[in-house]
Amino acid sequence: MAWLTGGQALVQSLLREGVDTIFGIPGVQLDWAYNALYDAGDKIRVIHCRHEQATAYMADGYARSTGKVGVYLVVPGPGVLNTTAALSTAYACNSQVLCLTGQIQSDAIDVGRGLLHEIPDQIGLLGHLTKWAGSALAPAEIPGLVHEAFRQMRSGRPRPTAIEIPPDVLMAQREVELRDPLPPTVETGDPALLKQAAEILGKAEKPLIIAGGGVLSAAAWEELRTLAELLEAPIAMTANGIGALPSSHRLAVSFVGLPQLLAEADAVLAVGTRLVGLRNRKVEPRPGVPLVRIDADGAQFYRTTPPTLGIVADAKPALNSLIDLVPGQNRSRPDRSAEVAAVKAWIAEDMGTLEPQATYGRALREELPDETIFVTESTQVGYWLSFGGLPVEQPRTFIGSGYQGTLGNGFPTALGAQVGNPDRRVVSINGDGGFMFNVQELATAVQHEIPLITIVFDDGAYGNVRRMQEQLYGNRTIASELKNPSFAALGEVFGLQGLRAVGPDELRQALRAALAHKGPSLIEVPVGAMPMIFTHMLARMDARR
Ligand SMILES: Cc1ncc(C[n+]2csc(CCOP(=O)(O)OP(=O)(O)O)c2C)c(N)n1
Ligand SMILES: [Mg+2]
Repeated sequence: MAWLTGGQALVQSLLREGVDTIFGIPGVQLDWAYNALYDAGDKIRVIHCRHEQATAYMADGYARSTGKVGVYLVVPGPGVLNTTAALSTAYACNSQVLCLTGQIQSDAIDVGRGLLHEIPDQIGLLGHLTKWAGSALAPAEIPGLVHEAFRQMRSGRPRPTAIEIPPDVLMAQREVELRDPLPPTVETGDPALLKQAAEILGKAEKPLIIAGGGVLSAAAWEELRTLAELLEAPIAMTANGIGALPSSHRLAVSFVGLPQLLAEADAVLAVGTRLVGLRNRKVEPRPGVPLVRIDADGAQFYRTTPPTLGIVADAKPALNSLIDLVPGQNRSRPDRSAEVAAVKAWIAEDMGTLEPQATYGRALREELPDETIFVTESTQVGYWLSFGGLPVEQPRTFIGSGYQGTLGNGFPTALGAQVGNPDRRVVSINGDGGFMFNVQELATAVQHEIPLITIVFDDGAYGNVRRMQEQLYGNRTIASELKNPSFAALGEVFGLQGLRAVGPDELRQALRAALAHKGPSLIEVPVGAMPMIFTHMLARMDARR
């Protein structure tokens, strides 16, 4: 037992879980929490931002690039509401993000008196946006809640969690029993079903594996590779699964090759993926071809293509079981490298004709080492990268916004990834529209010496929207033109290295200058309108199915 304030109980519990970084913005209801962070000294680094949405995006980038939990701490009501787009992105991307927020004083919650930052049913709101949310009504409850939040994030499908703590609870000093972290629950999967799966895959002539983001959150990339090599099975990586296998691997293909591979496969294993295709198209094998699905969240099976065999399990132990079981069932197969190489070749050729995206994409890959972490946005060059245009060699080095498609998440998410990876460089790819959603965090990059390389492709528009208005609505452009500042100058004003690069060759030079610079850089790239990748590639994908 220790005699602690609620704030100290919170900070001590976080330390026991191994937390060493918190993103946040303080305010009166949180004084006793920030005061306890002051006590913790350099055991916890506190990164304060300029808008709450960035605190949560940074926690998400930190979590997805490191595999650790990302924690943020913001005031209740408007503060936590400012983080909701980021929370839904973390939810969509199976990210381990812990939202810590305050409340109004505990005896007034949900009374409707109208106290500072009061909103009705805050815990209900948090419950909707997370996997699990809890309220602390006494300091003694805090260690248990923190440990449960971490257990939830580390067990099953890893999604965000939240804890709210009223100011009187953060302030009260009581006897508190600190606890050791709760062990995660590991779901190994039904052995009988795993055996059946090994039989189905082992006897197939042309098995196919589809790998989603679940493989990355479960850190199961080694197991995936071993199983694919055992089965001589191509692996199609979804947009969220990019990095699960190195792009250069002889069996690795981007999801662009999926319709063709599905048309040819006689057994399919889908691991950690929703099986939602581009533009909500179905992802399904030919009729009669068995589909084995492995997912930590069994409910997911019946939301899209139902499996022939559904195994609820964490990807790592389930793939390990298959690695043990398959050799006993496995037929011999010819080397499939040439077959996969042919698929990769037409994808590369078709992606390569989409200009100027392709030349910019190649410049990025060639100038930046494999360990560089890319964070993309809803912008034209970003789409090209996430269609597998960018070869990605290492897991957790490619981060997108998942099915939320959250415009504006990229820059702060990249800042968080850079905080979590001080030994390598992170690159943030933005359009002029999305970048301005969180432009204020340039100050955070400078204040906390976060050496991020930020690129802004400036076409003077919400380009995606403007193109649609031009092409589909007879040039009736509305609310899509943007008058921008000079981004290079803006970067300089904030204290970054500001660079302007006209064309891919100048972008290469600017990237070299950014890599040579110790601090953060902002590279402005003026561009014109770009062609749309979705119709360009969808037509080619359909032609091969
Ligand atoms: C939070 C949010 N708001 C709005 C949108 C709709 N949206 C998608 S792309 C886009 C325009 C993006 O403009 P920009 O960042 O400049 O990239 P560009 O297409 O010009 O390369 C908009 C408004 C969205 N996806 N998310
Ligand atoms: Mg734009």
